[in-house]
Formats: sequence, structure tokens, C-alpha cells
Amino acid sequence: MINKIHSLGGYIHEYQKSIANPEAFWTQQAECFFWRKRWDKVFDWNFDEPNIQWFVNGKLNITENIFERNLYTHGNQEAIIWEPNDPNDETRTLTYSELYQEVNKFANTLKRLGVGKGDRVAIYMPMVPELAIAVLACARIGAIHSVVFAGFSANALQERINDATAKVLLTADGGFRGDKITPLKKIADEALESCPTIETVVVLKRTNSEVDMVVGRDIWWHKAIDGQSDTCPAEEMDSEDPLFILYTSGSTGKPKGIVHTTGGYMVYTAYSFSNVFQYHVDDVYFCTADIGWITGHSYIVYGPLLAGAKTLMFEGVPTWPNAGRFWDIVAKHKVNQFYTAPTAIRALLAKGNDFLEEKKLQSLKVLGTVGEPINEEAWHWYHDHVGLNRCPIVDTWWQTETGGIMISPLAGITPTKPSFATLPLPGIQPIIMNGDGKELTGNSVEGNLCIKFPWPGIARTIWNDHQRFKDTYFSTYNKMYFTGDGVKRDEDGYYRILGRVDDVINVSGHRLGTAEIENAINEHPLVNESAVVGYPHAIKGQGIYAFVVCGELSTGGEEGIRKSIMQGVTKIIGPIARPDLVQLVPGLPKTRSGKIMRRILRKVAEGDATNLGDITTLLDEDVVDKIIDGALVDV
Ligand code: 6R9
Repeated sequence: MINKIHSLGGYIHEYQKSIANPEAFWTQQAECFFWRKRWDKVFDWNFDEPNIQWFVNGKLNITENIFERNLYTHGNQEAIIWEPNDPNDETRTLTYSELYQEVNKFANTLKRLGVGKGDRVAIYMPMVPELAIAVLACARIGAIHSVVFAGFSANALQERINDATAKVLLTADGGFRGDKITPLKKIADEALESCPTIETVVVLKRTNSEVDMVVGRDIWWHKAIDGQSDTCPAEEMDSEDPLFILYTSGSTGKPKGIVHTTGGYMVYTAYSFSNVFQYHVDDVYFCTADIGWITGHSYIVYGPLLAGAKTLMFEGVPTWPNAGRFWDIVAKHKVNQFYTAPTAIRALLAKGNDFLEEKKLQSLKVLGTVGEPINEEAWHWYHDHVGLNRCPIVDTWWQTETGGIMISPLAGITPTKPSFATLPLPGIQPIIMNGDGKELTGNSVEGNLCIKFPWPGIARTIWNDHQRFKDTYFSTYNKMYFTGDGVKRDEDGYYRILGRVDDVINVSGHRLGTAEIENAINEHPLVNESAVVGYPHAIKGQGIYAFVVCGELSTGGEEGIRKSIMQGVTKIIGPIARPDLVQLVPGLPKTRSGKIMRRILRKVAEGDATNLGDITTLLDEDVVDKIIDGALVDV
């Protein structure tokens, strides 16, 4: 069992303990797990090189902690509940025992293909149980998985495979997403035209799409596993052996291969999962992320399964066959904890309340959000209409690099405030820095969010580029992990994430969070979404440029809307935040994970559309051309 906090007093007590004596605190958490050999030292670290180690010299296998540790008590309980893209197709469930056998079978398959400890396995698959099986099979034999989101292009896949020098690629003939099929094998073939390290491609049949199989390289999944034994001894891993690489985009250039290791990641994901979501035995937990992102790694696969939870995996999209799909799934499986992203919440909010039927939402106990600041309108809609005014919202702030949730309410324990991630988890020591490298102490301060002490889930390096790891995260401020996010600590000591600091604008010497201005703009009844960036302004230093998506135009036409948006912001925040320019656009440039690529908007606002950098992660590249065409500055 993982230690769980049950009250606000308990949280305060645990938090204080974790700061006063981190060794004792994390020893207590790590002792909940099965170690083949106990660690010699809880941690060893410096943020200069940086060199971070947790549970030093401990030996373990993370899948032994999911399976062998849980089988006696949870063997016949569902581990994965899988909801297919098409609501008329059948749900699949795998109990802990069944999942264990499938993982072992596939682990043996990988071994037969010559994969061993430390080898990299690239995974480019749809959201089907085999994806989770593949991830865990790698962990079983000590291979390092590198999951590439199945929405990425051939180019992006190739770049990631080559950076990790992967030996094997796991993919599928295709993937269902709403009424579309992504031709995964075809895209993979294109990527593999220039991936010299790939020896074998294992192809799962999912869509029955026609594919070309390359003789000597490609093999069908069902044939590969045929006859493999369903027992496979777990490889003994060191705490600091890499568990996976996950690529995340930097502000420029090449994606970064974030490396997470075994022992610390295990302890941190399980501890944070159990405490933030307050998971109870028999609850059904549904995270809508894709396993191709960190949220899927930590909070669909590892965290929940380590905690012996029932984790629901969904293959499809929130708006197909209609905008009620999530709620149908909640009703069908009596989901208790539901975890999604603000972008999904806003998309569903825009579709109106007709899809929300109270009777479908009765099972919900906890709602979660992650990925970007949640605006107040979306928070209230989520709280009132999805949570029926009775479910706490956990606004969980964290990053690919942090491995797990860092600042968040504990469900039902920490009093919430709309748009606030509230308080740090035990063991997490946030600190707010100003631009001159000074710490801002006390409450009612605003600055750059850093973390001054390591926690078990922190990334250890960037694959093949430790220098970049140091430069990106440990060089801006001395002896501190720099998150890249701006944050405000309010009068109650609550944290509100303001967005990336590169999104903070300075207008006439006043710092303004772009999210704050966007919140105000979004209050306008005709506005669906907006993104605000700064642009060079002769007098103010920076001016405010707003890109706004409207559902429809009012009688006043474009000019009328622009004016009323400006007036609205003036009214909500004050004249200082009034946008100088408001461009109505058909859509915002978003990554496939739903994040707005402000870098592109900033370039447009600066009047320079020549060098937009890497836009391969964009969902819809056409939108960029339309934005440039309608720009309000000379581009
Ligand atoms: C888990 C994940 C990390 C960036 C992070 C921040 C933003 C994530 C947030 C949030 C406000 C939250 N972010 N959660 N901003 N409130 N609850 O999303 O990882 O894809 O690496 O993104 O996302 O800006 O720095 P990742």
C-alpha cells in the first residue's frame, strides 16, 4: 500500500516532515515497494553538473512492483479497461493477471528479437492495450522505451528514432481517431527510409488497412507473440537505470529526449497518483491523455498500475460521434476520477450543455486538469456542469521534466480556488525568483517558478545531450531547477501558474500574464478562444496583440467585436491590459497535444513570418498561413 494523506492537517504535517527531513520522508514512501536490494543512500545530488540520484544502488524492477506486488490482492481485478474508438465496438478489460501474462509474452517476444537491457525500443502506436503492454514489456526486460505520439509526422518520428538510435519499432497498420484512420505503418515506412539502426518492425493489426511488409524487417504482432511463454523473469535494474526517453519540444530547434530513471520515477508517480486523486480500491480512474505524452506515461500507465488501480484507456476523441462521448464513457464505466486538459474542456464547453446529462455524471468524485493554465470560465463550467457542483477540481501543474505532479490540490483535502494549482506536494520546494536572480519571499509575489531541492521524479538528463540539460534547466538560476513558467503566490500562499515566462509581457513596466488577458477576452460572449502575445511597441516597450477565435460575428461586424473585446479587457483587468491589436482568426496554431504555439504568434506579431522554426508538431499548418494573411502588422 502507498501512504495516503487524509486531511488538510495530515497534508501540512507530511509537507513539513518532507522538508525538515527528506531522507526520512522518502524512505517511508520507498519502503512501500518491493526492492531486490535496498538502497544505500536515499539521494545524492548537485544542481551544478547536474547529477541527481535517488535510492542509490537500490535494485528493482518496476513491473515487479506492478504485478508481483499486486497479484495476491488484485490478481482478478481489472487493471486496464479499454474503451474503443467506436462506441458500438466492445470494451476490452485486462485483469492484473491477464495483463501480467500479456506483458511477459511480449517481453519474451522482444528478447527473441534481440532486444536486451539498455536497448531502445521506439513505439508508434494507437491507444490500444497493446501500447501499454509494449511499454511494460520493455520495462520488464530493461529496454528503454521511447513512445512517439501517433499523431506525429514521418519526419518527427524519424528524428526521434535516430536520436535514440532505436533497434526496434513497434507500430500498427493504422489507428482509429473519430471517423478517421491514421495510416501509421505507411508513415512509419516513410520515416524508416532513413533510420539505419532499426532492425525489426513489429506491426499490430488494428484497422485492417493494407500495408507493405518489408521482408526480413517487418513482422506481424500476432505472429511474433505466437508460442511465446507467458512467464518472463524481470530484469534486475539499478534505481538509476533509464526507464524511458520521452521527447518534448523546446522553444527552438531539435526536440529534447527527456530521460527518466527507474526507482525515483516509480516512487514519485505512485505516491502522487494516490494522493492527488485520492484513489480508493475499486474506483475507476479515467485519464483522457494519450500515452504518447508524459501524462499518459505517469498517469495512465505507471502511477495507477503501481497503485493497483483500474485505469481506463480511451482510443478515440472527445467529439466523436458527438461531444457527449466522454460523458457516455463516464456513465458506461461508472468513472470516479476523470482527468483531462483545459483545451478539451473549452472545446466541449463551446458545444453547449445539451450533451451533459446529470444521470451520466453521478459516479464522478474527482475532476482533474493538466497541461496549461485553466481559465476561470472553463474551471467554473467544469466544476458546475461536469462535477455537478460537488467534485473537487485538481488543477495539477507539472511537466515532462518533473515526471509527476508537483503543485496541485489533493482531492477533497486542499481547498481549491479557480485557476490555482494551490500548494506543492510533499517533497516539493517551489521558489519564486525575479529577473535579477533574487528570491521573492513571502506572499503576494510574482516571478519565475524554480524548484530548489530535488524530488524522486525529476528527469536526470537529456538523451545524448547533458550539456543542453544543464543549460536549459540549471543555468538560468544558480543551483536551482528552472521550470520556464511564471507563477504568482497570492495572499494565502496559493500558487497560480501564469504560463511560460516567455509568454509574460511587460507593458509600460507592468508585468502581465498572457493567460490573465486571455481569461478576460474569453469572457466576451462571442469569443471561443484567444491567444495573446507581446510585440515591440515604441512607447510601451511591448504592446499587446490578441489573436481571437469567435463563434460568430455580431451585428457590429469585425470592428464592433474588436472594440467590445478591448473594452471588456479594460473593464476586467484595467486599461493597462487593453489589447492594442485584436485579430480575428479562424483558429489558433496548436500542437497535437493541444498547446498553443505562441512562438509562431509572436513571430507574426513581430512582423516576421520568415523564420517560424519547427512547425512539424502543429495539428493544422494551414491555420498559420491564414493568420499571416490577416495580420494587423506588416508581415
Ligand atoms: C504535464 C504536462 C508542461 C508545461 C508547463 C506549463 C504547462 C502543465 C499546467 C500547466 C498551468 C497547469 N502546464 N500543467 N500550466 N496549469 N495545471 O503538461 O507536461 O507537456 O511537458 O508541459 O505545461 O507551462 O511548463 P508538458
